[in-house]
Amino acid sequence: MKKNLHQVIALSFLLLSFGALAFAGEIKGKVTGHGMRSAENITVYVDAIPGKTFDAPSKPAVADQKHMTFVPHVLVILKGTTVQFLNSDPVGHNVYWPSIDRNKKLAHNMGTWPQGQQKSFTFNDLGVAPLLCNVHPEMSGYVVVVPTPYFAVTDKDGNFEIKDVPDGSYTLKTWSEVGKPASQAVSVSGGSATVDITVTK
Ligand SMILES: [Cu+2]
Repeated sequence: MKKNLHQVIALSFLLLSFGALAFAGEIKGKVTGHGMRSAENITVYVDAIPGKTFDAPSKPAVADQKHMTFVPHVLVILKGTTVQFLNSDPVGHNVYWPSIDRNKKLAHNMGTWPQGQQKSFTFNDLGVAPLLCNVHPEMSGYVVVVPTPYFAVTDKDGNFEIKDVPDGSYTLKTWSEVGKPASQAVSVSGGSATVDITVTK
């Protein structure tokens, strides 16, 4: 019994010191869209951090074409991430983007392929690639390439949560299909930071 108590005390101290060492938190909040029908699908990300670079994840991100739509509608990735483009529909789909960050020199056509096949592309340029399918002109989606691994996409109510952000002061930025980019300062120190952002059409 006595030994158990000692163990509990030792464990508590251990947990307390780990808690103090975990200098990270999350950034959460809500985006309000001014003059916009919805605040859904808005990209919120931590802008480039001076002196910091990030390795792209070894696991690819996935963009599907399903029920004649790009899924997800907005895919956010860290620069250098490979995206696997799938086709889950029983028809052929194409994937192309006419530019990245409005730079037409970065236009690319992935080609057209049937259900069950896939193609990959590694995005090494920052910015927004508007995805289109030249078989179905009504289809559209976006790949948003950002400089840090700290990003999120808002839910249907405009809420977002960016996890595991190290302590520090950052600039949060937004990108959305119809709204102007917004930017806001945020500080994280050992817990969660709450931010409300307004995006204006
Ligand atoms: Cu298509």
